[in-house]
Amino acid sequence: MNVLLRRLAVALALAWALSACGGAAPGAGGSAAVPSDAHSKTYPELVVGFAQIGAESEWRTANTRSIQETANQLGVELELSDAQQQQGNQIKAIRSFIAQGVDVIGVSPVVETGWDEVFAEVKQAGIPLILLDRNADVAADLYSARIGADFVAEGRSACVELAKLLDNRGAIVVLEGTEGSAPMLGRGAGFAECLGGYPDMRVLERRSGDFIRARGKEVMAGLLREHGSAIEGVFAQNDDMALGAIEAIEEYGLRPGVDIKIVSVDAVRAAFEAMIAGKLNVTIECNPLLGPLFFETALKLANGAPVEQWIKPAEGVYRQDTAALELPRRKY
Ligand code: GZL
Repeated sequence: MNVLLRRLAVALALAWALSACGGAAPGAGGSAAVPSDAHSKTYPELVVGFAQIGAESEWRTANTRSIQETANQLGVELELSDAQQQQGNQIKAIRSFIAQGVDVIGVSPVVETGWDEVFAEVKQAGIPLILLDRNADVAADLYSARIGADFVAEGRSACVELAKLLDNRGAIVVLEGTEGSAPMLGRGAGFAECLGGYPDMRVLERRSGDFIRARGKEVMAGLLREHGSAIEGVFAQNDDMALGAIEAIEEYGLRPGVDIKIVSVDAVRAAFEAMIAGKLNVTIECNPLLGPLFFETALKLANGAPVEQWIKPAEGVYRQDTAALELPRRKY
């Protein structure tokens, strides 16, 4: 039901209840027979709009599932849009949420830039805005909170793990995520900064696979045609591209995880299966199960309660030696 209609229905119900009880208007010094409409919202009264990026990876589908399942459990009215990885579609969705008069807006910005105008419109409308997962390069007063990983730290961890696998020396290729996205930029920066401490490790090429498995396979096949067995290590900025690269390495005639060491990010179930098969060496966790934190934060903001500006989920590093033990415990 349209949010404005709902609010009118609540106001009419309140007016009727007051006239029926002959009580004073809420806050007018009388003992209102019904709670005033200034009461704190509860989950079933909350209407949230979420502008999701798309369904480009296992991580993203797990993230969307977490948001939808949590909304169902809490009874929150959720409007979720799928932008097919197009920023313009996310901006359109945010504008439609403003027009609907939702209580809180969430977005996972597909790229870091290009958000100032529409975020200012959200602020002007007085609607709290939560950045979920990815970050946006805007002034801190243009959003209420960010819930998501430290992508730079993830890049550093990947570098340390790959250095251990290569005994601090070797030629690497990097499969990058969506151009200009916070995880692509952050993981790349953390990886490069850490690599400065390993003078005998060098990056042959960085190529974008857009976080998509098929693109990761295509790009890795091209790199193998150009560099062949000179490639000793791969940093894939997500598991989906790593799984595509594994296919390309096998088709080229080399052994992924053995001839070419591979480190990726996300820790989706398929990554554990690849580690058990000895084809992936390490995956750095990036938790997509952000639904509970998202709605907890949304309810606080809808009720004017303070929240932290950056809420980071707990994350780990998973290697082949514990993959079989961990797989049954994985939730995505
Ligand atoms: C990271 C998230 C990235 C994942 C990819 O938080 O934005 O986008 O690493 C996903 O798998 O496509």
